[in-house]
Amino acid sequence: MNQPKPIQLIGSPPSPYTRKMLSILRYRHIPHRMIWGDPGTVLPSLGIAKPKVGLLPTFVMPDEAGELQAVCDSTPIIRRLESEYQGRSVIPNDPAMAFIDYLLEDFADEWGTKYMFHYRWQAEADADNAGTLLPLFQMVDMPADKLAQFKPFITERQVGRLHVVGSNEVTAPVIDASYRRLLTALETHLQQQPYLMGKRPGASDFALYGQLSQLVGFDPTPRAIAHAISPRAVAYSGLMEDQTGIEPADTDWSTAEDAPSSLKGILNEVGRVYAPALLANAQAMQAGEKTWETEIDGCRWAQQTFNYQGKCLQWINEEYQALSKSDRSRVDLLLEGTGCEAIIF
Ligand SMILES: N[C@@H](CCC(=O)N[C@@H](CS)C(=O)NCC(=O)O)C(=O)O
Repeated sequence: MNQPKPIQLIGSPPSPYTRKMLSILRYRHIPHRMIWGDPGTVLPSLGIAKPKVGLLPTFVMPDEAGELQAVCDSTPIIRRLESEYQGRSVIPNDPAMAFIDYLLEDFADEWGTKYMFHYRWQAEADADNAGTLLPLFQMVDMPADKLAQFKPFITERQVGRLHVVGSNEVTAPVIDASYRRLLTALETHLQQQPYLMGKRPGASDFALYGQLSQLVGFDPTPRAIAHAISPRAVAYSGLMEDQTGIEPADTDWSTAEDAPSSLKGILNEVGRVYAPALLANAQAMQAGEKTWETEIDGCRWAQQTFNYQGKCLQWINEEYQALSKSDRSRVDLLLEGTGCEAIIF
C-alpha cells in the first residue's frame, strides 16, 4: 500500500507556533515526524538549505519540482495542508465564520505572542525559568558548565528583545490587562461550547492553544493568572494538545447566526488592542517610518514597524473582500461595536 510520507517539522516545546502546528497535524491525522531541535543544526544534516528567516517550527516540504525544502510561517502552511489532505478541516464551512476564524487566528499569532514574550522575559522569576529550560529543551543532557554559559546568553538576548514586541514599563499594564480580559472572555465563551469555532476546532483554536500552551504550561506568572481567572482556559489548553480522538461533523461548526454572544467578548479584545496596533503599523509603513506610536487602551504604545504585520492587515482585508456581499453583511453584524470594523477597508 502506498502510504503518504510523513511530514517532518523541526521545532521546540517552548515555541507557541510549534505547538500550534503539532496539534493541527495530530488533529488532522496527517502523518508527521516531530524533530525537536534547532533548524540551523537539523536542516544541514538532512541536506536541506536553510530558509531566509529561520523560525520555529520549520517544516520540510516538497516544492513544485518535488524537491524537499525548508518552509516557515504557520498560517499559509495550514492552508497548504487543507488543499493536500482531505477531511477534518480546520476552516469553518460558513464563509462568514471562516473570516472570523482567520481574524482570531491572526490575533492569537500576532497579539497573543506579546503576552507570551512579555511574561516570559519581563519578571525575573519567569526569565530565570525560561533561561534554564530553553537550553535544556534543546539538549536535556547538556553538561552543567555549558548550561551555565548558555543561560545568561539566551536570557540577556531575549530580555533585550522585549522592546521588539512593544513590551516596556509603560505598556506592561496594557499587556497584562489585555491578557486578563481575554481570559475572562474565554471563561464565558468556553461555558457555551468547547472551542472558539463551535463544537469542533478551527485554525484560530490551534493558534490560541499555541500561545496558551506557553502561558498556562510554561511560564509561572501567566500560569498563575490563568488559573485564577479562567480554569476553563486552563482545561482547554490541556485538551487542545491532542484532538486526535474527536470525530467532527459538518454541523459541529458555529454559524454567524448561532454563534454565542460570548464570541463578541473575544472580538471586543481584538478591536480594543490589536486593531489600533495594526492601523498604526500600516500608517507607519506607508510613511516609511521605522517606528510607530499610538494610543492603545488609554496608554501610549511605541514600537518598531513590522512589514509582516502590514501584510497581516492586507490578508485580513483580502479574506473579507473574497466574501459574497451577503456574507460580508453577516460578518459586519458580528464585528459591529467591537472596534474590529476599523481594520476593514
Ligand atoms: N508567523 C510565524 C511565526 C513563527 C515564529 O515567530 N517563531 C519564533 C519562535 S516561537 C521564532 O522562531 N523566532 C525567532 C527567534 O527567536 O530567533 C508562524 O506562524 O510560524
